[in-house]
Amino acid sequence: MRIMGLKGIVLAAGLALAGLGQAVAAPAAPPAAPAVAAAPAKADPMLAMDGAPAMLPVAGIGMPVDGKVTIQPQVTPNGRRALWFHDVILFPLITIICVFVLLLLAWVVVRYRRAAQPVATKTSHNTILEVLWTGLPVLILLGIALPSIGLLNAQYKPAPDNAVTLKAIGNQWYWSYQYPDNGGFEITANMLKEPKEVGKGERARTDADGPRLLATDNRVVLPYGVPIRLITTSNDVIHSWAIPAFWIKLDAVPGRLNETSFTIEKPGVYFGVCSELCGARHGYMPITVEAVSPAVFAQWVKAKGGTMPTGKPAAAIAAAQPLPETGAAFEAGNSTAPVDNATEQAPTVTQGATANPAGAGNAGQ
Ligand SMILES: [Cu+2]
Repeated sequence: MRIMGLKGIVLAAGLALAGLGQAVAAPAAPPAAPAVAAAPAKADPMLAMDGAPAMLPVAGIGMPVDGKVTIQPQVTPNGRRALWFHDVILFPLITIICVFVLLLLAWVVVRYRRAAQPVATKTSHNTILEVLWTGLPVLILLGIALPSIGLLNAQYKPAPDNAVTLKAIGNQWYWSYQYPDNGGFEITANMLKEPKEVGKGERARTDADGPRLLATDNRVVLPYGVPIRLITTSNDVIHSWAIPAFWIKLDAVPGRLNETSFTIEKPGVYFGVCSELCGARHGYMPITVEAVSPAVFAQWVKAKGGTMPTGKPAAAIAAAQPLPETGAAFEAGNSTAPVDNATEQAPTVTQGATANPAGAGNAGQ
């Protein structure tokens, strides 16, 4: 009985404590916290928190340098091969031939001048010399032709099946771009004007965008380490899409498609200009390419509302892969950054080559 009584007291005390605990705990329990607001799905991974480009250009890489006459550092396999061809074969050969001809001329001028040779020689034939001056140039040309044809072949090699397709469309005087493998979305790239040239509310160029006359409001984003299939065409006159650091220059001809391929080997920002005299503002239609990792590229495609060619939405691929270099900027609150870095939205046409949006994107020009 005593035991039962004790047991009862302990049980009652336990229940009371539990009840007290509950009573004390209940008011302290916070209401279910609302889920943390997810970052907007369209946040652009190319932009830093303030809407400026997240990836900064590096001086001397992908851009010309004042006072320099050599070829830009190359970041594609074909570019490195062509640079080797220029530096190791063509340039030494040209130098040797020029110096040799100059010395020959100097020798003739001095040795056979009137004072030294008053009576002209009657020599008209020399078999050894004639064989040499025919045979040597033939051998030199053959020596150039072999690597040259190999390089030409590599430059026009069709892109493999896993390539990312970029369609560049020339317009007077800006470029528009489509990504046919990624849902066919389109972006428009206009040159950024200098601060003193812009109208009210217009975005001016900063050093983060790139050098004067080369920076664009929207950059062409491409993955590095992945083959790129470049297709060019034009809406009006012949333009030419060129990036010196890629060893790429491909005419954009109205009514035609030109194609080539390249693989960017390093991340970075690379600049080029239209390389076909195309009209009054030919000098003001630059090209800016931002090469990012495939994961960041997938993020960007997702931000543009595109898809990845595997059939999976870009969002799924982007989520499955870690974010490298520009990821830090992306995670650091880019959710508040404007979706588009441009002063103007890209036109909504899906076939830019046949439907010129009457200068769309050519704001203020
Ligand atoms: Cu042009």
